[in-house]
Amino acid sequence: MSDLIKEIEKRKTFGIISHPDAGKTTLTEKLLLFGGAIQEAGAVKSNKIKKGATSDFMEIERQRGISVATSVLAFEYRDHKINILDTPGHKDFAEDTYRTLTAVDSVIVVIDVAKGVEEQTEKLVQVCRMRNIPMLVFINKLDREGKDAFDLLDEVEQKLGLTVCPLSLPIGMGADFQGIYNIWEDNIQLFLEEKKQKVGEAIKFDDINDPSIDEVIGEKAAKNLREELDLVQSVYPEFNREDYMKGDLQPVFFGSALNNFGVRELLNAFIDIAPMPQPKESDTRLVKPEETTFTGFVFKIHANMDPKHRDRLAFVKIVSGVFKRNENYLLVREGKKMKFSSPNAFFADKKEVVDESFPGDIVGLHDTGSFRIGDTLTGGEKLSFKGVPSFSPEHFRYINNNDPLKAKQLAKGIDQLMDEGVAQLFTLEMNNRKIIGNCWCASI
Ligand SMILES: Nc1nc2c(ncn2[C@@H]2O[C@H](COP(=O)(O)OP(=O)(O)OP(=O)(O)O)[C@@H](O)[C@H]2O)c(=O)[nH]1
Ligand SMILES: [Mg+2]
Repeated sequence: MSDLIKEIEKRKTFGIISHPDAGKTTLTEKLLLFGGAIQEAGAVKSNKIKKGATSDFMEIERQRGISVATSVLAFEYRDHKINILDTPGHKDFAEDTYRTLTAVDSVIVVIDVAKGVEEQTEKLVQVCRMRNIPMLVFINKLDREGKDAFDLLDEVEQKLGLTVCPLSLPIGMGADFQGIYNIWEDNIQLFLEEKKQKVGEAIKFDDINDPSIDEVIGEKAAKNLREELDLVQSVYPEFNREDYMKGDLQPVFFGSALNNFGVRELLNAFIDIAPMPQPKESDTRLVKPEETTFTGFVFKIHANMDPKHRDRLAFVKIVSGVFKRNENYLLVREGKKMKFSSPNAFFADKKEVVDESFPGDIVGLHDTGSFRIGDTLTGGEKLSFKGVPSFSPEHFRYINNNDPLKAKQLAKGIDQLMDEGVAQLFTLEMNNRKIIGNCWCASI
């Protein structure tokens, strides 16, 4: 097997999506913890300025406790390289999330057990369904009182239009939450209050009728669990990887990201089933990851990511071949050759210059204004990847400058928003007044 194919088979690139506050960033951190990529999770929101979540890089995110831009984080687990794209849930930043969905091979949808299916989740899942992106569902915050598990599964089916297949089941909830029965691996993971933040070994049972289950979780809970598992078997389809890959079946897991609970089960199943980098359609042909010549596309541009460096960073998803440092590549739209002396790879807690990146990976390229969102880079072939959405604006606002001394700053700020694809700028012909437009009623 060639080295390229080995690298491709090792990789899994996925996005985490949901309505704000369901726990995406928390889950991202816990996944990184399991991968050994970070030692300690930043307490999201609890300590707003001093210490933020690992994936919430920007000062504003740390201050507000919300994610405003997609973060890319990579870690290794069970011989795989996993690239996570933690997206913002807030609708003001939805364009960033939609574009991110063009760069992932699968997604994890997070749902708050108490709130159920919320509006932004519906919109995002609809896009994933249209593109047949394989989805896993993680029902989070089981340590809180929430909706009944089966009611939630119904809600997920009806509101999100998914066909669910539970691969774990909660035992109790909120104050009575005892743990999780892992249908995928046939074991019980107990939730021990005093062991919060620590992950115990799962208790393995031969089968669900094992009498020791009664001893561990109590007779009543054991009886209930057996009935529920019966119900799962009779009502829901059995897991089938092919259907999952086609976007026709969505496995569901339960847990509590904040308490590290159910996260390892989710991660193990994810490694077992999630797709490796997939082929991508271009205007001329389907491009396969194992092709030896590099191709990739820009799905996001981030200005001022690092306050110390004023430049912009273009996020490029590698579709095929090996991306190499200092090699000449073609920016197809401009017909211009470019090379990059310091492409960045993203890890849990740092960016690092890398010599080579492979399909599935995301590299950050320093850019002084050449790139636009949706641009394709290739080894020379003239092709353009399709599907990175640019939006037609629905909301418009005049821009008035109340402080003429700050005209320069205003112009710079507007430029930055345009570069990042957050909004579009129009100038009225009759009076030269500037209008800014975007798709969502963003507070800009
Ligand atoms: N009780 C409880 N709280 C949780 C759990 N997971 C996350 N939270 C809390 O929920 C809040 C939101 O979590 P985040 O991870 O920032 O949510 P998010 O989905 O990334 O939010 P946005 O990025 O703004 O869309 C934080 O206060 C977390 O501590 C959980 O399992 N149980
Ligand atoms: Mg977040």
